Amino acid sequence: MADYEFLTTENLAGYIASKPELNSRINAGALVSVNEIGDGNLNLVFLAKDAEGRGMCLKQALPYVRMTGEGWPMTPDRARHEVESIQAHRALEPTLLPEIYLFDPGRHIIAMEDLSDHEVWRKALNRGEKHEGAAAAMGRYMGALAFGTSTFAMDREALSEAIARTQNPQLCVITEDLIFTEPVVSAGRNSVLPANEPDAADLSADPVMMRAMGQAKWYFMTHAEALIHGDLHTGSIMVRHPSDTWVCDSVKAFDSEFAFYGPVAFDIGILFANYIIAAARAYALREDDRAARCLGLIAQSWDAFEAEFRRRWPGRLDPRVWGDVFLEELIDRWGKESWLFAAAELARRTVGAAKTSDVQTLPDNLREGAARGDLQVARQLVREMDGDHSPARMAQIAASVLERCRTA
Ligand code: SR1
Ligand code: MG
Repeated sequence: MADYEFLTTENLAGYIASKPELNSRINAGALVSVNEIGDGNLNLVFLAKDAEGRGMCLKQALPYVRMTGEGWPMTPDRARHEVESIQAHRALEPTLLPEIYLFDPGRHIIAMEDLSDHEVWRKALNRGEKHEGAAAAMGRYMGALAFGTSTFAMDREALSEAIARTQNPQLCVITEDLIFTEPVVSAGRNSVLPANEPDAADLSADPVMMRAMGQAKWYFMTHAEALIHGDLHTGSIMVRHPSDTWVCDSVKAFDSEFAFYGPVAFDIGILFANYIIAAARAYALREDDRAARCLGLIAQSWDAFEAEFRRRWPGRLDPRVWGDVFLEELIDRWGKESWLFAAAELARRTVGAAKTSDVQTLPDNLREGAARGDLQVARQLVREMDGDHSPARMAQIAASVLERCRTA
């Protein structure tokens, strides 16, 4: 049983009214709507609107995983990790994350900016929408945090304090189990269509994949390079565009409760995999131009990541030892590691517990090929990552495999 009260649509107005930091931003006495809008796997999320059109989002961490219920306990301290990472990241890129109005550590509630004029990017991609600039914005975000929260920009004492404060073992264990172990060593949470059972069996019997997942898991658990988002898939990104253009005027990363000091390439690889999953949907629907557009997002994010990191590089704290040869090696290493993490995410979103709507909402006859394609891409990436590991090559591999595997 939780020792704190959960928010409900009934008690939310009273909660806002009780908090001076909130009741100047919205009229709690004249709310016209309060809706629970959470569609993620973990938390409660409410959106409140008042009669003047002002809105506010309140998110509450439950002491368990919402997706499964009380049988899977989960620390609600994840809300603190989310708030603190948003604040650290906003210090570097203020426009790319939501504004936080209040954090209530007793009830694990975050009150933040209403983003209801934005849309979850995954949903927009599922409809084939373009949202230009979103991939580059997220590349810039990843480049900013790769530099700004790392040893390149922070003095030793501040960095050590940040690493200690952001230890997030319970959430990291979810990632370690679900993303790296369970796709290849089932713990009873995996599921696929009957037609994909041989594909899942081939995946877990693949020694190259097994070795790669061991390597990825070890990197994840040992490479405390930067305060990463930790779950940067397209469902953790909100996008907005004006009515007369697809060029985004706002892009926000949210839901960073998995944040911790981890490998920079993890966020990059997760995002790349989700672009490939969006492309798998498009191929399944025989919308090949749209698929090519989804795969083009890989290079857009990578180029912006690299440009932002290079832009900040002259400000590194110790240029005596961190020279330009080291920079080239570092960027190349991150490029290669992103393939490893992308492979892990492709596999887990296909066979594991938290799947994606991109593929899950396809009719079974199309889903079969999309799922097979995602697994085959994963296995191809880990085989080719030691060679040309450019974004263009990743897109090429994904295009040919997904097209070949599509069904019906
Ligand atoms: C039990 S949590 C399952 C997944 O949901 C989150 O969005 C993360 O991706 C996590 O792995
Ligand atoms: Mg999430």
